[in-house]
Amino acid sequence: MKATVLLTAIILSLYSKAQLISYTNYSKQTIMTTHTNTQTQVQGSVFELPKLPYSYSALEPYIDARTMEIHYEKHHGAYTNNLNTAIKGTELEGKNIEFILATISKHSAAVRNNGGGYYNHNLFWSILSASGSEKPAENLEIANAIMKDFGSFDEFKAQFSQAATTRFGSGWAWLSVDANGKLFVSSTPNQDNPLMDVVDKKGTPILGLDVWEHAYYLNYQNRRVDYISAFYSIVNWNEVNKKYTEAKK
Ligand code: MN3
Repeated sequence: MKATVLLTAIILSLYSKAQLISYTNYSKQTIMTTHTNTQTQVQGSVFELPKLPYSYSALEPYIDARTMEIHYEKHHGAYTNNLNTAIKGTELEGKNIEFILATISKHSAAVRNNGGGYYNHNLFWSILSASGSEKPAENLEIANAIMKDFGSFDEFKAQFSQAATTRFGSGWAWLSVDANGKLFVSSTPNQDNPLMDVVDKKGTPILGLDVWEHAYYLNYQNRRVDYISAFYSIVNWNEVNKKYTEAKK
């Protein structure tokens, strides 16, 4: 009898805990969604560091938790704060980030570096996933577009890896959509990106790889090539596909 009572008590306690956890997750989800939707709306003229869509350890062993923590909190956090400081009281206050980047030649180095850093990392976190895959599923539009514009997935990968490997010093490798809807690979120095009016070839970036040493040094030291090949295991092609179809509109 006692055992039954005890067992019932345990079951009830577990059930209420499960309810609580489920409620907590739901609240977090709601907050995250609200947050994400407002990130480029610039309510109150302040850019906000978007929530990471996964935990710091989610991308291990490809990207380690400590690198993620420092990269997100310290680096992306600093770009966000410094961008807000740089535009405070200027005509850029209240403008969205895409507008700021498209007119970057008119703005200060602080706006260029931190505006680029803010946007680039927002994009970077969004196209990574623990359940990512090396190639897009064949039924995705982006898979067909890669075949059409590069001839094969391997050719795209070779061009992208080459761009990431040969970018001297700090910068990014990109897959973007040009004004005619065609895909192209490029790389930019520092925190520049293809949206800026200062780059050789302009377009809408849909996939980006951060090749600053801060993105890989703790785990890979100087071995950028190993970091680049690990990256292909965690690409969120569903998100890249979403960005592709939006960019084509
Ligand atoms: Mn970075």
